[in-house]
Amino acid sequence: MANNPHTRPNSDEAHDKEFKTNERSKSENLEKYCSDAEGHDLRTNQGTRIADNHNSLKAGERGPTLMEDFIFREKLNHFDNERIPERIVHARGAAAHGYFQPYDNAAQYSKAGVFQDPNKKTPVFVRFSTVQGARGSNDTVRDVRGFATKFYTDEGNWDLVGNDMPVFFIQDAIKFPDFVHAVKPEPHNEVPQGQSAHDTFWDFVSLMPESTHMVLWTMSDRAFPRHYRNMEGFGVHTFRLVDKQGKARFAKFHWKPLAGTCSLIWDEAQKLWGRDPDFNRRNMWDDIESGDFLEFEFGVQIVEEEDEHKFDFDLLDPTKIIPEEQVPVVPIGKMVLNRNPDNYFAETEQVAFNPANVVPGIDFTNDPLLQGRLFSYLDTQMLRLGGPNFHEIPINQPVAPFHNNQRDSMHRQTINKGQASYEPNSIDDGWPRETPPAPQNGGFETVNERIDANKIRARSPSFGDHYSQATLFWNSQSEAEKEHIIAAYTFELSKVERPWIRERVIKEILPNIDLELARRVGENHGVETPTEKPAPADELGKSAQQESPALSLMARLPHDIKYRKVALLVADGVDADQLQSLQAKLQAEGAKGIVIAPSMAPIKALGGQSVVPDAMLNGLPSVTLDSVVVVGGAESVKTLSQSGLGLYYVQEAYKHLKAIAAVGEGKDLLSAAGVPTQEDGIFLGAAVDDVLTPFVEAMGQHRVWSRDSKANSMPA
Ligand code: HDD
Repeated sequence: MANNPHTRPNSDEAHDKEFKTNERSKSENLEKYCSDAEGHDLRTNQGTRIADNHNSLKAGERGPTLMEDFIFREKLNHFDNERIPERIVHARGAAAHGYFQPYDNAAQYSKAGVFQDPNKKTPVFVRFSTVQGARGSNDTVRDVRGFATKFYTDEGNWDLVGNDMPVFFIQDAIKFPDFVHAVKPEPHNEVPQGQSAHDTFWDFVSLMPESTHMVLWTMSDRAFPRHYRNMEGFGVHTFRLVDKQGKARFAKFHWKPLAGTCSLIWDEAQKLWGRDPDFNRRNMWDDIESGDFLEFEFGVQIVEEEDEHKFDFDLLDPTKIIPEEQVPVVPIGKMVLNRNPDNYFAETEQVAFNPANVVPGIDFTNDPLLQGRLFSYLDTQMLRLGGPNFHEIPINQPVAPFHNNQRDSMHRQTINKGQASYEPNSIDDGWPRETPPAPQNGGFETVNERIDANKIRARSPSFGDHYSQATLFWNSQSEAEKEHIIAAYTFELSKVERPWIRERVIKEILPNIDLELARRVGENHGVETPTEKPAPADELGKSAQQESPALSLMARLPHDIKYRKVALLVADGVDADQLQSLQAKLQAEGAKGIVIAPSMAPIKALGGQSVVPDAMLNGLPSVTLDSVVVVGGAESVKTLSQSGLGLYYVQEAYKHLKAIAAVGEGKDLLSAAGVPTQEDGIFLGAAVDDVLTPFVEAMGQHRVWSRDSKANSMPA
């Protein structure tokens, strides 16, 4: 006879107490679903061994295929149904496993288990993505990057579904379908792929001034990161953290890349579309395989509830940042991505992130964009992953055990035992039971916020400032970054066919950010711009702060050359001693020297030794690597100087502001290519040691910024 549940202790507390994840928990959980065919016979999905996998069953050697062939039919049936719908946005992505470890200051802000123990590593799965393009589009397009993290915590999954930019295009989720329709390839011809440079995007954003701040970010070099390890990440919305005493505070979430922030150059990014469309995903994969893991520090900006209205913008407005100079980012943990997925589809494609996946200690705010997101993700995933049981797909399963009375539907895996699938019940002893909220291991309790309001379909006047933070961002950029932004608006608008859309952007939007920005873009389009900001005062806003140095990519340059890839250009007759010395010295700095030759055939070095190249000149062209050294050896340099690809290599490196070194005769290649030899960032010397130190220092600045104004004259 079962007990009455109401007289029993409420919760599987003992079980919870025993249950602790560690860094390996998710990998171990996935392992039981992994399949390794080594040593196994080929069989059908029903287990029948297959004798011939090359020929379908036919009526005679030259006759028709027979319907009876269950082996053929099963194989083709499964193949025909391999594809699932791609994500409506963020379709192209790459992901990695890793862990998160809190610092000892984290627990004071949130009672979430993931923040309590500095010795504990919580498994994570992180997916980086572009937004606009299809699953097969290019990595290095001008776009926002998704930065979605699933924390498999002891208390369930917490998904932080962020981007590499801290604001968004719209303030209210009801505009999301409009925005996405406008930015996606146009509906009549599905052009352009992976780009915002087209009429519908600029039409929409120029009619929606609230998008101005985010559009400015996407016109900056932030829109094509060099490597996922070099991006910042942001939760965007203001969230809440709740501590053990039940006190809630506002929080903005940040990921700060420990390798510094670095971007590509627009011309380089475009060329990569053809040279290596998988540039970002390949680099992340290769780095993880070779043990060069990606590292990010997790930081929070904390605002006490009583300070909610102390800012000159609304904390609930997702088009606004809290400048780091006003509220510093406190580092409270670190994430390391250290394992590649075993299978792209099973993990990276089937993973389902949802900002509504939270655990006790983390809560939402009334940001109307966030509120809409809380609905949208589960909804879209029902279609994409074929019904409501996608939480059972291995990559989506929490490591924390879960039980409830949800049942059935498509593809159900769990075999629920027992007769009672309702609560309360007295048949199964009342299990599974609710857990009351508690400082730890409690049930989820929503922050008890008082709402006293009329139902209203309107935008708060406190969301009305559309320009002041765009101006703040513009003011905070370095000269080179500003020039790149001017070039970006000029380029994008050149692709807009309708003159009135171009003019609307140039005359009615850009001047509100900065009159000089508008004038320069206007000049490039033959459009005259106003001498005063045209927007009404309330839209221009009143930001007290004029500059925020943290908004420039220059604020977090790497300063070292760890993980950098350096092209070492060689041909027959190369000086092998120089080559060896360069490889060893670059490795000592944490970089990789990659030997690049005219073909893949082994090189005969000066002293007769054979050198096996890593790649050919057009196999790993300059855009795929970080900098170039022309290795000495008269014959080698002569061969490279007579090769169009050899000349182009150093011309492109020059154009893309890369540090260039030439040892011994190497300088002759630069001269033949028309690359100036007496300039910042170009290092010549008789021996490796003459050039190495300044070359390494220049690479630590990521680019030779002083060359920016001259680089465009290089025809490459
Ligand atoms: Fe979103 C995917 C990030 C606004 C609706 N979004 C998606 C992904 C990221 C973001 C990183 C990809 C997750 C993955 O790798 O699978 N989205 C954001 C951020 C936003 C944002 C940082 C603003 C702050 N999104 C937003 C709004 C809506 C959506 C306002 C709808 C109301 N987002 C979706 C979606 C996607 C998605 C359609 C597509 C596939 C998916 O969710 O699972 O539901």
